[in-house]
Formats: sequence, C-alpha cells, structure tokens
Amino acid sequence: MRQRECIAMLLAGGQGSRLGYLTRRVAKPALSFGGKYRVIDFSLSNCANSNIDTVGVLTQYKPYALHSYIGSGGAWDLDDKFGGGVHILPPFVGEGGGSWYKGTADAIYHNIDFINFYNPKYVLIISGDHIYKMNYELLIRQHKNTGADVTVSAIEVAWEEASRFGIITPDAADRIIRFTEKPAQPDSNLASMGVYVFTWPVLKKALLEDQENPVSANDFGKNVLPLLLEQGKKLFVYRFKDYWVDVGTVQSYYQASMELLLPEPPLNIFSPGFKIFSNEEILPPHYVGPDARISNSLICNGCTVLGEVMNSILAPGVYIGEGVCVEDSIILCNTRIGNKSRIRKAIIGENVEIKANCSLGLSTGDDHTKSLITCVEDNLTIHDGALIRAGENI
Ligand code: ADQ
Ligand code: ADP
Repeated sequence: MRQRECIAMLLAGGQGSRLGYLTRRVAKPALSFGGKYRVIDFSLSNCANSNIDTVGVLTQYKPYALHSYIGSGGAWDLDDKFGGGVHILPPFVGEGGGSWYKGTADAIYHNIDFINFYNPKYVLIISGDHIYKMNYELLIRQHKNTGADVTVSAIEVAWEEASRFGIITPDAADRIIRFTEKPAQPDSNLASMGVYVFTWPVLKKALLEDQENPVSANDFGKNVLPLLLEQGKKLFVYRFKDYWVDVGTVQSYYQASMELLLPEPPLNIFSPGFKIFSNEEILPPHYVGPDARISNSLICNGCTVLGEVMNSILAPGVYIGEGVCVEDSIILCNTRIGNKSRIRKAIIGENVEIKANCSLGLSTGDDHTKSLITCVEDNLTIHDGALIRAGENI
C-alpha cells in the first residue's frame, strides 16, 4: 500500500536568473553551497529529518546536473526502501510536444496523477532554492490543529526586502486576510517562504479551477493563494523563527556562504542532531602542503592546499598552488589555482583553471571596488598573468 499521510513536492525548476554567471550551466538547486553541499540538499535533508519519505522533485531548467546528483535519493536516506523515495518529475510532454510549465501551480497540476497515486491527506510544497533547516512536522502539526485548508510558512524580513516576496497580512489569530505576491508597496514584512501545506482535496480543486482561468499565470503566490482567500478558505500563517535564506542574488549567495565562517554561524552545519546530507563524490582526504597556511576556512575532501587560504570556502577537489593567496573567496568543485595567483573576494565556478601569476578581484585602492564581488563562470581557463579587476564577471 502506497498511501502516505503527507508527501512533499519539491519545486526545483527555476533558473535563478539573478544569480547570473553562477546558474548559467545549472539550475539554482544544483548550485554548490558551503563547499560540501548543493542548495537542494537543505530541502531534501529537511524532508528526511521530518519523516517525509516520499518526495516528487519537479525539474525544468537545465535538469541534467540535478538528475544525476539526486540519483536514487539514497544519500538523503530517501530511497525506495519502504515504497517512498525521491521521484524526479520532468516537465510534462503532451500530445503537442513538450512545453515549459507556466508557473509553480501549473507544474503541480501536471503531476496530479503522481500525488493521487499516494492518496495523501496533505501535500507539502517546498522549493529547492532555500538554505534552512526546518522540521516540517511542526508545520504539519499546526496545519492539523487549526483545521486549515492551507498553511503558509512565513518569516519576518527586513522592510526594504519585502517587495521580493509574497507578503502576508494576518489577523490577530494568524489567519491570513490578504496575500500579495511581490507588492511594490508592502503593507507588512511577513514574507511567505514559498513553503506550503495544503489539504490535498482543497489543493486539487484549486489547481483545476486555476487552469480554467485563461488569464492566470498558474502561480501559487500570484493566483492560487489569492483565489482560495477569495473563496473564503482557511489560510493560516506558520511563523518560522529560525534561519532561512533565499539565495536569489550573487550578493545574498556570497553573504550566506561567508556567514558559515562566523564564530557563531547563524546556520550551524556542524550540529549533529539535524544533519544536512549530501551526495558528495568519494574523494581522498584533503592535503595541506608543508608551506601552506589556512585560517578560518572550510576545506573539503580532495583539496590540495600548497599556498595560503584565508576566510574562504574550498569545495571538493580544489587545487591551490604554491605561493597562491586566496582570501574571502568561494572556490567551487575541481577548480585549480596556479602558482602565485592572488584571489580576493571572488566566486570561482566549477572546473575553472586559473593559471599562474593571475590577479583576481584585487581592489584598485578606492573603497568602491573593495566591496565588489568578482565572479568566474564554470569551465573557463584563465591564462598566465591575467588581471581581473574587482567586480568584473567573466
Ligand atoms: P519566487 O522565488 O519568485 O517566489 P518562483 O520563481 O515561482 O518563486 O519559484 C518558486 C520555486 O519553484 C523555486 O524553487 C523555483 O526553482 C521553482 N520553480 C518555479 N517554477 C517552476 C516550475 N515550473 N517547475 C518546477 N519548479 C519551479 C516564491 C513565492 C513567494 C515567496 C518566495 C520565497 O511565490 O510568495 O515569498 O517564493 O522565496
Ligand atoms: P529569479 O529568482 O532570478 O527571479 P527565476 O529563475 O525564479 O529567477 O525565474 C522566474 C520564473 O521563470 C521561474 O518560475 C522559472 O522557472 C521560470 N523560468 C526560468 N527560465 C525559464 C525559461 N527559459 N522558460 C520558461 N520559464 C523559465
């Protein structure tokens, strides 16, 4: 019997276009984070840690890296042992050929059969774009206790950020009165995290009605939640109090990464209780050479450090040559930095080869360039002695 009380649908199809150079080759959920992880690890691990054993992963933009990374789901303890597991749900191909999903609700609509197969009472909708540790059991418990049709997980954000999110106006009992997707003039700073629990029959009916509206963008925030409010359905807020970030821009990706290096990081990846799992390749231990100097950094397996690394994150398989100085930077998988190159405040993509004597991200002295982040796209080769200024993207 495949019936489940609650299954999760993980939206992993967005490009994350504001991440520019970082997501040109992979979808945002497949982007490396914290050296050892990919962004999607956080949502998949949250499922495993919340006893949700059945997850449908909806892919769309550049899905191949994501598909091979997820594999059978075993890395997150989500394989098919008890009839659950991670199921990759590629875009729907109809009689007229394939097409892109319109919005998030369209993506779920095309997978109604998948959800019906498990005949759940509740469906948890989550996104593969967020860095957070969350026990979804608490959210689902509140959903049951309030008898809600939908519970929207939310967090207070800085007022100046509020127009990037779906904004909730609750009443005194935290029932949602109004939901506005990315309002120009927000009247509240309570932001939807894009994490919802729906009572399945309510969701199914709403998805079908939403498809009948020819002007709908078929999006949860823009269309489905406002539709349910209009119909007088019970929508409640679940207030999440912990660390949560949508790494939507280069700046927020850089900042969230660097926060891992603080003496008391707001997201603790070292806590044993609530583990974040990842499907890391098996690699040899990292090697630190005789003249190497490393401080306040995360160094993953398979790295070789012969030079100096300060306040930086090295993903698996990175090579740092002799006399190199890397500072305040994030270096992604299998990238090589040749002898005597200097790197400051940069995000260097995967499989990049920076030859010897290069200079990247060094400021020209004036304060303006000092704060800029330099990005290098995946798979590039940068020739001997190249000079790439702070804030340049290549
Ligand atoms: P956005 O992040 O702008 O806002 P959206 O671009 O719709 O929402 O993406 C939501 C998630 O779904 C992302 O993980 C994305 O990768 C994925 N996705 C988008 N379209 C998809 C598709 N067709 N198939 C599969 N996956 C898809 C949303 C909410 C806001 C809320 C923020 C919080 O709409 O109300 O405040 O998330 O980050
Ligand atoms: P950002 O987070 O920077 O706004 P997104 O990747 O979330 O960018 O893009 C917004 C929406 O557009 C998402 O729903 C995403 O899936 C969708 N999208 C991205 N690229 C395409 C594409 N080439 N065709 C159709 N939809 C796309």
